[in-house]
Amino acid sequence: MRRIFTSALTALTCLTLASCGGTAAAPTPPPAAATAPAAAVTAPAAQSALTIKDAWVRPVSVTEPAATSALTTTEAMTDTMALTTTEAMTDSLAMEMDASVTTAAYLTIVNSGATPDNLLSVSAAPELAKSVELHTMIDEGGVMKMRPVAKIEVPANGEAVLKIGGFHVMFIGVQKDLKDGETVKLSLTFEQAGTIQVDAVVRTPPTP
Ligand SMILES: [Cu+2]
Repeated sequence: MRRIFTSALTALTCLTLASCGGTAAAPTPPPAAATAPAAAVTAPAAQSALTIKDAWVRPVSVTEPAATSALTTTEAMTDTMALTTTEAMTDSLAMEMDASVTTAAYLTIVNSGATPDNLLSVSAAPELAKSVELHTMIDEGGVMKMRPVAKIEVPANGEAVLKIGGFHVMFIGVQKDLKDGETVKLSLTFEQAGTIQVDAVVRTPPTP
């Protein structure tokens, strides 16, 4: 079932890209789009329009003394830098994170429906982490910093990509080791689609 949706979406995406010259942000959208009857062909059921794919979590160790050295990748290093700024440190979240072990999850949300949706929150087993937040990375004067966000938009007939250097799911106060090959169960809550469960695989990202 999911593969059907994914295939349908892939086809839709290709059509969309082809019709607007291959650029996602076409400067002049075709006027026909507003009244296009073709939209009626797509599935109207919004609650089953979302597919989660390629969900993974960065490995982390809470037992090794250098546990925070799980933050050795570029993004994690900038995360740490962000937390050392005065602005971030005055934030209560940052204060709480100061002594915490963190890691992050990444995934792609595919929306095959004609209605946009929003990812509002992600939760995991309480024994895994103290809290789970949605974060983004922003460029402030050439320095990448992470910031919590209230939601992540999933466009209609499109996708939201949570990836290294961009949107991510942040695990704060990690309570147990996450090793390569393990599986983490995540619950994603959407504004329209409700809650969707997904298994995220723990894996080490390739070094850039
Ligand atoms: Cu983060």
